[in-house]
Amino acid sequence: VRDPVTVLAGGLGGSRLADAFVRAVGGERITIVGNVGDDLEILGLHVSPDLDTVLYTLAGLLDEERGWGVSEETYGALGQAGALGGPDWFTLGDRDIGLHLVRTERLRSGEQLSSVTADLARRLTVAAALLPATDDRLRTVIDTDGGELDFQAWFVGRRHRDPVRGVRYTGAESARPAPGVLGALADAGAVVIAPSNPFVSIGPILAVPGIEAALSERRGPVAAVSPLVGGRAIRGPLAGMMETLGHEPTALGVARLYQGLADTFVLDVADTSFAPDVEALGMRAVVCETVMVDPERRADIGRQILEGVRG
Ligand code: FO1
Repeated sequence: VRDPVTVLAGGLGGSRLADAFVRAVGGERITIVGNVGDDLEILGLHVSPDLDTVLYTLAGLLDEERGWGVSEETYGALGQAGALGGPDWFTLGDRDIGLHLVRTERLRSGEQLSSVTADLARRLTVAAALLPATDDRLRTVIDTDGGELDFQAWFVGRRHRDPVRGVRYTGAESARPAPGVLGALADAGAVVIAPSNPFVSIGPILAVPGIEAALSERRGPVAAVSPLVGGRAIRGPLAGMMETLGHEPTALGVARLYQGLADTFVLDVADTSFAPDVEALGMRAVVCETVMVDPERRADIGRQILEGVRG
């Protein structure tokens, strides 16, 4: 695989696919367009959880067990903040806070998120290019029976227990793609939508005006990797969200969401039986191994997916 590959990525699923591709073909060939809809401001810090999950994964620092934050963390700062009456429901480790301090200071001094992110990646010796979908303020809001909640208030604060009745992205209408995003979508040999949540990870990226159009104007492949395997997400609330939002909670249900946007749909071997139904949607079905929990398996799976996507 010689051409550059661009990945649309949320948190854990996105970072694992990006890592798989980096291990398969090298970071210089990989660009990741990351979700910022789950960003939050807390304790005066600007936190970008999905960008950080990608950064920490590619830097080999991620706490793989939890799927977020840095491994072998300590929590002195958060403990003290909580003891003094500050919000401590969002678990920020000491080393993670160090990154947020740097990011927040630079944003306050007027630097754009894309520029700060590129510099953080360089300092963490991440060779892949990580671009936030937008430098503008875009936030995912979850509609529940009790009213609307900011994404992290729902996801972490309420442990995503409230059934999701709707999802919207505030600020999307006036958001502009960050520098490099449209070029990375147009020029890549392949664009791959990661096995991330279509509503809260990929949706906020596609909601930035110009990004969907850039995908549909492409001549090369746009593929999506199913985030549901055997009707379940590897992690996270997607299966339940599919149901409450009126979609079949299977890989086929996800393929329907991407119909017209992706021309290729990657199914896990466990979902081989959906291949004919996916093809009936007008998409090429690729069946391969997709579960990337084990870092040792990622290079091989990255190669399998790239070979499948290229046909
Ligand atoms: N997820 C949790 O379930 N609880 C937390 O306290 C938490 C803290 C946290 C801190 C930094 C970070 O980068 C991510 C964090 N996450 C936490 C994960 C995050 O909320 C979600 O995984 C993503 O936003 C969804 O993609």
